[in-house]
Amino acid sequence: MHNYSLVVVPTFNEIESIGRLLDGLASLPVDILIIDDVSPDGTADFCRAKGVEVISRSGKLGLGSAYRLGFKEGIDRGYQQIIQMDADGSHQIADLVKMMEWIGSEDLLIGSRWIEDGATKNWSKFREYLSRGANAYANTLLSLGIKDSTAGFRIYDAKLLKKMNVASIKSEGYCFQIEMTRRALACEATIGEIPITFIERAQGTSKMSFSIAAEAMFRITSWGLLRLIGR
Ligand SMILES: Nc1nc2c(ncn2[C@@H]2O[C@H](COP(=O)(O)OP(=O)(O)O)[C@@H](O)[C@H]2O)c(=O)[nH]1
Ligand SMILES: [Mg+2]
Repeated sequence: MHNYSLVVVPTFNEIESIGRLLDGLASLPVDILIIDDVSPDGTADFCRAKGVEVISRSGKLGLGSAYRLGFKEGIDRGYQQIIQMDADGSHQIADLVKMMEWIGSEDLLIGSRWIEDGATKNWSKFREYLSRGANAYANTLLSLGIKDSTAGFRIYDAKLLKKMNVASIKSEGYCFQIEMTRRALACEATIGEIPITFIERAQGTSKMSFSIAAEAMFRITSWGLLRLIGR
């Protein structure tokens, strides 16, 4: 028998950070699945040596498809909740504990930076404006009504994920979070936001890039236009 919750962690070159996350998760009633894109730094072997399961993909294929694979595994294996979390230490174990107290109350729980008591630490002004700007743009065009729809710290009820047909989600970069939020709302999910403190990584490097931001801009704009013309 496994735990009821599976934590899916996508990794690319996170050997300096992942150990701390795995040690923290070890104290919680969760199983862990790492989706690694053959990180040259040996992240996959490091995790396996700690007894943690890793699915290695064929190359750096993007965050969206890493999550699609991890979520499918979680559903197929019969987990009741599927948790998503970054490998770089930005998402705190203490916040996950708080979020897990709300399991059962909503179909989707989002660890939110942009509600009262939510916060970011050590983030550049540029990243803060990018995140606030993306959220404001998505809310204006798509009327999501969610303060942090780009958040990558979430707990999904597996029943909701099954309804959402995750395999048909198209986004590859960070836009994946927004597309999943839209799809959840389209499936009439209840969504709760819980304040978290996002702490920018102290090790390794961010995989954020111009093309990832451009994908989000392009997709949000197209969804907004389609909405406007009533499709
Ligand atoms: N498997 C996989 N993981 C990725 C990819 N891009 C980012 N990640 C992981 O996604 C998480 C968030 O990425 P990060 O670079 O910290 O983004 P930031 O916090 O927005 O700067 C980290 O755990 C990364 O290792 C990818 O292409 N493939
Ligand atoms: Mg990060």
